[in-house]
Amino acid sequence: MQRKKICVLGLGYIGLPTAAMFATHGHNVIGVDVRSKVVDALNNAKITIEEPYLDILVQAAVKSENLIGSTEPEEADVFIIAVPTPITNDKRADMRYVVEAAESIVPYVRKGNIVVLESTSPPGTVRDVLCPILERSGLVLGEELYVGHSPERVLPGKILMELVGNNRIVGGINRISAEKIKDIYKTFVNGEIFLTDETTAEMCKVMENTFRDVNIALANELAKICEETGIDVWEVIRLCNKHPRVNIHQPGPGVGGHCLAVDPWFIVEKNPKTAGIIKMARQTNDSMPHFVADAIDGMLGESDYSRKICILGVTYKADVDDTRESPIIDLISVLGNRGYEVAAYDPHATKFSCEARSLEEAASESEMVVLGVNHEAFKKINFTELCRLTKGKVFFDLRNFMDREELERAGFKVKVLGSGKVDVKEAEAEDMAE
Ligand code: SAJ
Repeated sequence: MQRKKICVLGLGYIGLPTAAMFATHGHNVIGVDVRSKVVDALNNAKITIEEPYLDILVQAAVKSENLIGSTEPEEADVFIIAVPTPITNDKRADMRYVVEAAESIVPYVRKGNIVVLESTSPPGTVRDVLCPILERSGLVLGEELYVGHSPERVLPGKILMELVGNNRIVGGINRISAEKIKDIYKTFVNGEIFLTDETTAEMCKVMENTFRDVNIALANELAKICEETGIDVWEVIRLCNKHPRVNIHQPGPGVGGHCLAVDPWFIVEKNPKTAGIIKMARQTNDSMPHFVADAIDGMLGESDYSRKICILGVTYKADVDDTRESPIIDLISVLGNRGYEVAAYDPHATKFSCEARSLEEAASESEMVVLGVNHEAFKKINFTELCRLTKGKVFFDLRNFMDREELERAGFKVKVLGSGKVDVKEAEAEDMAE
């Protein structure tokens, strides 16, 4: 394809890899962000987020002079909006950044240009929010200015691989818009690109994440049921999944990140009366930190809430540095509100509440160690030493991640989330009797 000038608005987890990808495939890219720190970092070929191989790609893009950062947009052939779409406290989409980005390009769009919304948005956003703003340019949309939605679908931790390999949906306000957008992405996408209309594409994106959220809610509900029944949820799931058409997801302390914990609300907001299962799934997943805190209360007995809990891992999932919407951050605040002293350690993340400087500091004199996130690095812990540091010698694995026997050999009493009632108090009493 002919070399194009592409203006990417938003240099976050999606915008930056996308900008670097276009640049390393020969396009002339300007990466725009309102945060001058991020723009300065980019112009020095540095990145401010943790994502495997992204630093190498950005260095190559900046070195080739095909990628520069700026705080202001400028004239280009293609504009890609990849800004955040968070939710407000009352679970409504906060579209402020999309509106600001769209307004910022109105003075620069010219006849023949393409505008793509990549940000995950409530169905109807291109039609009802983006198009009315772009019409202010005086251009006829679909004839002089081509507009559509092409949602990103990449998994944090594997962004670069998935950006290239995944299938992609492109929804255009008309056929020609969709085809023009497809031609742009074909530059680096090896997966198939499917064309549809803009609102269908928006619905597909939010529904993909909703599908996962609802399935995880089912697994979390099952974990609660197994706990009540006194059986092991992990064994139930392992055996159920031997059925050729069953794939029960993994229970855990809740669902985090800026996608699964957010996107289902975009459907609930637009269809509040109809989206019953979707809303209930969100509430079930959000209830998990309370369920975990109740389990901790149950294991430690009613006494003294000022006891210390050590938490391993605070990010929203394994091996990333992202704590957005992390259920472990919620757990820390639930435990804090109940009066526990909490100390948390995470090898990937910094600047979170109750942060301990080291594993030793977090574990020292704690009543219980709670594994919140299945970071690979935790497998290398010296558990005998960890157990020696703690006071209560109880290990609560919220992910079924650790080798139970290894923990027991190290001296821990082990409880796994959803694995039936293990009464640690009783076990302790037995020990003392021996
Ligand atoms: N989780 C569970 N149980 C499971 C699977 C996940 O509790 O069985 C939890 C994780 O611990 C985490 C959360 O769910 O807290 C989300 O993690 P994830 O790895 O499933 O997804 P994300 O949020 O990192 O990325 C998702 C992906 N969507 C789907 O797989 C449908 C990705 O493809 C999207 O691009 C991304 O959302 C996005 O940006 O929308």
